[in-house]
Amino acid sequence: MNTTLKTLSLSALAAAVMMACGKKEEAPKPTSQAAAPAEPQPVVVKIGHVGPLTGGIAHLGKDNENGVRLALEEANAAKLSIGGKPVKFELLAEDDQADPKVGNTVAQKLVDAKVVGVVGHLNSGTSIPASAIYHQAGIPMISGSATNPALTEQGFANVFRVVGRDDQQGPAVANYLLATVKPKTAAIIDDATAYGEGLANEVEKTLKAAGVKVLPREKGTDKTADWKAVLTKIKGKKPDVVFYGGMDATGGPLLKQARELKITATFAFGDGACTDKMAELAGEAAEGLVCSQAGIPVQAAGKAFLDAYKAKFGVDPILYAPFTYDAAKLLIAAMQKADSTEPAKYLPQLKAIQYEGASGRIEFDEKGDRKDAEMTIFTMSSGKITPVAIIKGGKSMTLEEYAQAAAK
Ligand code: ABU
Repeated sequence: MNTTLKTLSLSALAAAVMMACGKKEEAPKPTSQAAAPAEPQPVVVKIGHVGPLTGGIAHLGKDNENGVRLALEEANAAKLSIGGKPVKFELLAEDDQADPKVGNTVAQKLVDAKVVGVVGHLNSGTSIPASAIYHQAGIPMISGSATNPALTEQGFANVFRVVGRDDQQGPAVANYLLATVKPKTAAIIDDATAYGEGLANEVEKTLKAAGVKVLPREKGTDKTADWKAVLTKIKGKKPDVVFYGGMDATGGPLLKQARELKITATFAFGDGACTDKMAELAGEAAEGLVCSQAGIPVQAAGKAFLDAYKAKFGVDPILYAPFTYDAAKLLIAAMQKADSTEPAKYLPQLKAIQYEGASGRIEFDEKGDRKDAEMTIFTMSSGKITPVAIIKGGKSMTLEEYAQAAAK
């Protein structure tokens, strides 16, 4: 008898003995594994965000990151499937300290971690060099706040931004000053960053073209806390307007110290220093400040976004969160359209996308810039930056007119 037959015979014998004893052979109990087929594990899709999370403008970096975090959380709640498999988006958030060298290091870290898309960086000075790293790796990046034109002038097909550019923002704020203050002399200061210097150059060009006398450029850095020497030089020249290209962390002390020195000129800042934080940093000196934003004002963002942001983070968004939220949603929408999370496969869908976002309708031009981006001019009134004009397609509107047009 071979082994198999011997085994079978022994089993049959055991069954016969059990029946003779009045016992039935019990059927094996189903295990829980057999009872419920296991749900397929989602494929983890990594998306990077980079901005300064430490230092003077950490509040803006956190605001940008929050926008992405909210977008990914909503996408995960929707239980999306891409390429026939359930996906789970995971945020890899990095701090570049607004420093180009750190920016490059964390960009490479994200590439090595196999992110399939990046939202960021916040600053132009970090976004421009990091874009070469993402370009080399073929990973799409969308900045929700970098406005220096050079970012999208490099011929990189993977690079996008969902805000306007400083060659739109500079003329917009300069033209507002020309129309309202009618300056004869202007002083211009910048923080020596790609953003601050670039925007200041655009403002200078527009003012000079209108016949305004522009004083020799004054400079600080993105960490300058004491502006007294620069301001004392300017005070003697009695400019009608002073424009500063830099962020709110340095713009606040600049404005405060200017008023302490009894400089009475109208001060104007760009988007990086166009936040309610100015009232906290400059106190009453912030009153009357003119500033601009390279997109719609945050309070004009979609209500669903504003409500969800407040519910999740317990505060209102500050500046560019609607834009980083949209940037993350754009990456996901392009993946869904391509039915793939592979950068090379979804990139063509991203380039061609038409998307209704929290910050309005988004389409990209051939460079990766947002088509027909809005520009907003604000003045600081009773401690709040208040939009006075939204400019779109050469037309200037009030906030109410913009809201009515957007609702149609
Ligand atoms: N656009 C203002 C702040 C970010 C940047 O462009 O550097």
